[in-house]
Amino acid sequence: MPVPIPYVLSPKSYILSTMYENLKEQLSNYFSGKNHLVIVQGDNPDADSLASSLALEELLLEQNISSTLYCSVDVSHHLRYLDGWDRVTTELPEQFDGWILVDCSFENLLKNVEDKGDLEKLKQTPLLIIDHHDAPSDINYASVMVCDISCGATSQVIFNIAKTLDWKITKHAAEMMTVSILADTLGFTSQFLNNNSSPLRVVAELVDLGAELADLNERRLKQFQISTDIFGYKAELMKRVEFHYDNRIATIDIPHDEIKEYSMDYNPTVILDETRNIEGLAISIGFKIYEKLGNIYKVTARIRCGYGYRFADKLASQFADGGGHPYAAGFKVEGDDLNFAQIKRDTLDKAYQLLQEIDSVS
Ligand SMILES: [Mn+2]
Repeated sequence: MPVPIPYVLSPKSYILSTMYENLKEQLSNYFSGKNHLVIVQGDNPDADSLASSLALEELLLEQNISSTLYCSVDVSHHLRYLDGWDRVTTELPEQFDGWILVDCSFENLLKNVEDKGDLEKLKQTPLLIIDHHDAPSDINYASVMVCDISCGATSQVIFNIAKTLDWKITKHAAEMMTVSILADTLGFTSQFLNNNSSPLRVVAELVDLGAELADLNERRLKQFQISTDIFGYKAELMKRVEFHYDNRIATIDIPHDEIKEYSMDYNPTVILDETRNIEGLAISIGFKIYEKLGNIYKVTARIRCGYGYRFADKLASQFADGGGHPYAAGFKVEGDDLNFAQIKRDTLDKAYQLLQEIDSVS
């Protein structure tokens, strides 16, 4: 018997669940009478959050609502091919009627915003959260929250909202939504699509609305091209990958000076994706070590599983701010004068423990 998918068919769209019908009034009320909104990305902007912001900006414009695109972090170079990226600002406008938080529903991803004093200002106006992450939000002051975990990307939620409110979806909005969905489903290859076809169905509609899928994907992939400098850096990184426990676990440590030097052009922990091609490799962990005056104040870990393994989220959840998906997860430790060697040892111990549990049942 096939497992039923967690949404119902609706004549308006292939994918709309009843959740949206139930939220329709709240959403209409939220947008009613608004002239200018701030669309906010968290402190970890990515292709999904940026493309979703741009799509939303366009959809709102069709509704005669103008918006400011706000992010506390500069748009990374590989996203600057998206028309309109340069409208993203680190400054709040003088006046606005509300704010929409996209691709994020956690307060700890608004820390920079808070440090700048902007969170207080934003909080004086009504908040709408649009997200697709599968973890309970810790924000309790939203006027409306649309967090749909059956969606592969934030733009899929935005698409559903647009359908619910009978908004016009222009070609440009359709393109931005397609970029967002392509990004978060890794060009339709992510595990998310194993038992959920809804991102494909939405993109099919977006193609009908004018999004040129192949061209958009080509432009997306082109942004991953690297300079010869980065090529050399990657070779250096590959030599630095450490293997543990009979080559079942791979790690790499990235010091702060390298993060500063390369992060706009290349994410060094991504080098560990290469280790998925190593036989028997179960999990990889990329550590980034943030320092100020010799004190380590933050360590982040990017966790990815090798083919056939799915316990990245289990490992991440054992740490502060840890979470994610079975195949891709992460955590962040913050504090004063952290002991990185200890954090790494703990991570490796826990990863090995989980691996032994998995090996013993399979
Ligand atoms: Mn996303």
